[in-house]
Amino acid sequence: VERYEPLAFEPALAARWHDERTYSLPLEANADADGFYALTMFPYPSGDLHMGHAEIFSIHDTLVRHLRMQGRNVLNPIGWDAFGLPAENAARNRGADPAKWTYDNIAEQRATIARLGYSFDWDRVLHTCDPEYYRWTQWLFLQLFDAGLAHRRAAAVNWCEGCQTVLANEQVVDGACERCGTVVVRKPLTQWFFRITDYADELLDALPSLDWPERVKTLQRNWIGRSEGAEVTFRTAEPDADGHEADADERVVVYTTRPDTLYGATYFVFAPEHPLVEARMGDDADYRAFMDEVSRKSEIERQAGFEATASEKGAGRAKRGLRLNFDMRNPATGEAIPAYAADYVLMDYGTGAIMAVPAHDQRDFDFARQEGLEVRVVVAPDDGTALDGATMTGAYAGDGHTVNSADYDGLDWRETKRRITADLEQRGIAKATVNYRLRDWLISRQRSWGAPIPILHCPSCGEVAVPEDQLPVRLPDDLDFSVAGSPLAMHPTWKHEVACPQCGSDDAVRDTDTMDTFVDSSWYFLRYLDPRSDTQAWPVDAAGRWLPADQYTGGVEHAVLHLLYARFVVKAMRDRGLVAADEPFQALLSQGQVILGGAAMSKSKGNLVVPGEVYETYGADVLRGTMLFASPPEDDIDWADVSPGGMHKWLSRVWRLSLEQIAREEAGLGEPGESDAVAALRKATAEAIVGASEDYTARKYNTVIAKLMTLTNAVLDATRKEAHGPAVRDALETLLTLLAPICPFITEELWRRFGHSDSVHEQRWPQADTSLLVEDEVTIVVQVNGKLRARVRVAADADRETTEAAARAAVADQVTDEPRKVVVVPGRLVNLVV
Ligand code: ANZ
Ligand code: ZN
Repeated sequence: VERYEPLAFEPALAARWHDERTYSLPLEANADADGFYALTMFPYPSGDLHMGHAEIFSIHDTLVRHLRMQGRNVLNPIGWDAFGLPAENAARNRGADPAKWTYDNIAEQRATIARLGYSFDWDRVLHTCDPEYYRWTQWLFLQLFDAGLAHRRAAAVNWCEGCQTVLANEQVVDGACERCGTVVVRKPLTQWFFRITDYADELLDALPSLDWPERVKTLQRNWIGRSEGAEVTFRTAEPDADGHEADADERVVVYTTRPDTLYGATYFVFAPEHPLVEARMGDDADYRAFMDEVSRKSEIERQAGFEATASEKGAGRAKRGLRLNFDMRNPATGEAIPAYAADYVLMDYGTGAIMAVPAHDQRDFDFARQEGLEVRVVVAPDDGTALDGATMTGAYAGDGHTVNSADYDGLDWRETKRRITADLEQRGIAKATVNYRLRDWLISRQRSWGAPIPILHCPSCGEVAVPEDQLPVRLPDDLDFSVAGSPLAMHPTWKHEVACPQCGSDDAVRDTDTMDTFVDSSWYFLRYLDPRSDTQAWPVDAAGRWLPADQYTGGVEHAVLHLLYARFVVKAMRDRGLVAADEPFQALLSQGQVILGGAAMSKSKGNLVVPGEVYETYGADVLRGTMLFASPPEDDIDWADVSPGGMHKWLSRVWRLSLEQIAREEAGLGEPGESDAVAALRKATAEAIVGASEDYTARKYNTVIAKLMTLTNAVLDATRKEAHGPAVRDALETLLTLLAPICPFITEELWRRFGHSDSVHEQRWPQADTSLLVEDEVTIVVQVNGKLRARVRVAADADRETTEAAARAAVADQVTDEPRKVVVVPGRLVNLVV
């Protein structure tokens, strides 16, 4: 028979599905209250598709095709997250036009996606860099601005003097600009923020309602970082003071989650930029040198120091500190404790100052050991283990009771926390507070391949929203990327060609920043509902029916920011009456990574496998099948362990068995009668339907394939035993139907060759003839005094007496006397007690 040559038929089918828009869902289906919204993270157009894309899309497409065969209307859109820095870098480094670079890459990715048979809705494609899209991103900004959720304030950025530009954290390498090597400084710049922190509690509290992997929820929870503690007021203790609180002493508030450890606060730390430190140390040469050094550390390093030590990863990491020229007074012990400025305390968390408790906080412990400061234990483990501040090798952060703390000694630390907080509140020097690690979302980018922020700055009116009917604020198409700084800001006319809509002033200028690309991707799933509309960002009624999306598939690298931003935007739009849902994504599937020989693939390591290598040799079905057979979707796939050749071999067998059957039918060979082989094949077919259906629902696609391989072997077995009639055809057609979501090409081709004029993908999901699965015999476990002694087969409907008799016969040689008691569980077990 003809050989399995996927390259001979796959491309034509792929082109047809793409060009004929086979899997588009018409806009009228927006009215379907029962539709399924299957969303997958849209790709970034940097070069061609990589293996990670092929994996996520293979998983996603299998899910979608399976749902369609169950009769669901599936909305399965695709688009491109098309703004961003790489296009600008291509422009700077190679003189490319960022738009052309982007659209060329999109065209390449789109062709590959189509070639691999992913059944996306090609009518609803969007690109976030299209003016028809970013017009609405700007509209979204104005919605948030109008709601008071967008505001401008100064914030520190990484600044390169050489390039005259702000750098993203990733562009700062060893404290220097990755482009020109100039030392990067921290510099305050006025920037736009979205007030995501207004929604911190809701973003946290709604997590349990989501069907997301636990690890993703944990990442979000930690990122939001809600903690309950107290703000406690300390006073400065001037070196010459007599130990009493003088009026001249200044107040400094700290935030602590452990007010119960106040008696163990043996020193005090300010963030380097803290105003009191500036005021007292401003002229000090050591302080200036210290500040200089600290400002060179990029935010990311400092953030890492902050977070890592919080989870004890940072133990031993050097912390930069400076002893200040004054002390602080511990309000519980009355002692003067030394004050420091150190880079491990951040200015924008809590109050920017801390009471340091080295015995119980690892960050403080590291610093205390480094500086030779006292470590005083105030929480003792309840098991009696003695802790000694002088010799302990790490902070003790566990449970226990309070010690060395006057009247609080002996109380559980939680009780001490409550009482100390209440007592200090009585004294007027504390306040119970809740704190979040979550920061407001800084969305300003001094870049030019992004959506311009639709705001004008007018000398008399201040910040003025660009009127909606003037959107989009378009990017000029003659940006000069050879200049230093932001091309948009440097453009000779762009920012001036505008008048203030409020007062008409010609002196108004456009904001020259663009939005973080995470803004583009925070709402694209709403735009898919009607991506061509030029009257609205999304249809509100359809959003009511289709949100939250039933399923979101994507990489765990987006577990925090993208998902959090999208959740925030949906909640903010809900509060403006534009979305009915509370959440954007009800269920989330985070697929594993494709690695090679235990390591991540990368161009620089030279171990990159690209999809083309696989599908140009073996075809798309083999690539898809190999991906899914390798592991359950959540697990990593090591490409060194998989075998496209093996997948090809199996599909070749399916191909050959099908063509042989077709040939036999054409030759008029009928069934020789209901032989045992035919009965076995019918049963194997029913088993495959039941087993594969369960596995599809559980998304264990690797075991689906294993079961279909079993069915293939059953067909082979039956044909060897001269079965070649309707049972064989039925088995093969069932196999094709069950395999269709995973390998859409071979199944479609063979379906056609079996003489069908419709598509295998339009078939309803097969139902098993369950009467074939009823077992006529069952195995009974025979125990003597509860110990397994034998197994016997009896008829499935055998009564107690028959079962007991069979069991006793099986152990007759061991049990000669009449047993004292006989327990019979029909269909399962007989236990003889002797
Ligand atoms: C004393 C103490 C004792 C603390 C102890 C912890 C354990 P979370 O839980 O993440 O909210 N802290 C407060 N503000 C800080 C800042 N701006 N930079 C760095 N660290 C800061 O963290 C709260 C704890 O982190 C606070 O509680 C404070 O240290 C520190 F056994 O106070 B704690
Ligand atoms: Zn004005």
